[in-house]
Amino acid sequence: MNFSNSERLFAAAQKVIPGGVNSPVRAFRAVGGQPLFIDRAEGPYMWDADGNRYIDYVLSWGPLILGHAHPDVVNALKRAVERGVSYGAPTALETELAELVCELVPSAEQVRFVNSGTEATMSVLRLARAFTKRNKIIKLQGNYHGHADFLLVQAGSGVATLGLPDSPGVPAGATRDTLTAPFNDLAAIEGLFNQHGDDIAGIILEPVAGNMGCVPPLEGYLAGLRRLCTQYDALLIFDEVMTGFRVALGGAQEYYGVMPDLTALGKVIGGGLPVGAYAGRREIMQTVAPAGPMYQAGTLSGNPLAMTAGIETLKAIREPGVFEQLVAGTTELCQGLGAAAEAANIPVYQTQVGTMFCMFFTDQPVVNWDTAAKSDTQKYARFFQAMLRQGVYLAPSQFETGFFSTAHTEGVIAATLRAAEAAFQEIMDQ
Ligand code: KE4
Repeated sequence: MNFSNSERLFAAAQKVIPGGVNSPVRAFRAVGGQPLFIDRAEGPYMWDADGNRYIDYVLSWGPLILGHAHPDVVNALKRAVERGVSYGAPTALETELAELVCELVPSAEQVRFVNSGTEATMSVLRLARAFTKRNKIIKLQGNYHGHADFLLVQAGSGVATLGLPDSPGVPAGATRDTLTAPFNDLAAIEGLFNQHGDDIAGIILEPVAGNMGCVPPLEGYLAGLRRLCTQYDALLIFDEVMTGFRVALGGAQEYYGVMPDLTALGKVIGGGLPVGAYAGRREIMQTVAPAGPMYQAGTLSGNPLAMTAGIETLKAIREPGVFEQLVAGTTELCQGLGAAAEAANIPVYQTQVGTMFCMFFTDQPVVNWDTAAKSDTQKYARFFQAMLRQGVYLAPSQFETGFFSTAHTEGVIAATLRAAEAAFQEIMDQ
């Protein structure tokens, strides 16, 4: 495969963009080689600047649950763009998307739109502190909630991928009120509440971790967090930026039947355009300005193009049978990947929740950051490169999650599994 155009574009990008990318995990630092520059995408496929075609399981890190350039989304955007791209004033589109979110997300009674998942988690925690009049928050090791200063503590995703000791530039004061505990360890949370209970505004977590690889909650964990938050009058906050509309139509809160007080959303609700949101009980959301005193704002929040893409996406996946088909396809893919690994006698630990999935190169169960970090990241890197040569684009890090879409048909799954068989055979002796 020829990558000369991507190499030329990467060299040019590095002159004017730090690291040549606008988000670190895209730089392929964890898997070696140089990042591919993408020229276009359609359905399950992306084509790089050299015309190489890939079956894509990153899907822009989750948003593209309908696949790339879905005709309904593209045509709706074409109509919308001719009506102007942004007004800085309220539109009926924002209400329509907010009504869809409230219809699908069980705990959502009101929604505020922002422009990214980072803004959503940053804002939802300010809201939790404003509503409870408490300062401390709990986050979990290996969970990533975007790059707000006070959340860059034992984070996942790119922080874990690049092995960064969190981040310079975050003053100690910014994280003074951020408590951390291992994922899936209820006793550790109980200990923090016993110690700080009357000053804990809330706990924020990825209900299914997706930024240390995909790691589901252990039986009873989420219900235990719900019980502790209720007991100590703290807020349970689900960061469903990734799990929302992915582990189930109503997110992890529907899948596990545990109701958070607040939810952060993103990715799928923008259909590939920049949208984040936070939502929850009306009683809490009424604290947000201008209804209440907690300030949060944004020039492009509720942008009509982003709202349009989000509306088309949610309307499509809520159609009867669509989500069940998405999950069945993901399951078929995961079963095939496991069989291919076994045929090559390569130990992997697989996880899947709804349309999110992952394959850890380890023969041990993965239940938290410490066990995820024991994975053979070098073997993952070799598998990633072998799959790329076979025309399959996986997340360029062991500590990320794979995503499925309605565009990944039976034929695409079969082609992926043929590629995986070849890739596992290629790396089995390395
Ligand atoms: P953004 O600010 O990147 O839109 O969202 C931050 C965020 C918040 N919460 C969760 C659970 C998330 O997964 C994310 C962002 N996810 C990463 C991928 N693991 C985005 C990819 C990137 O950083 O380039």
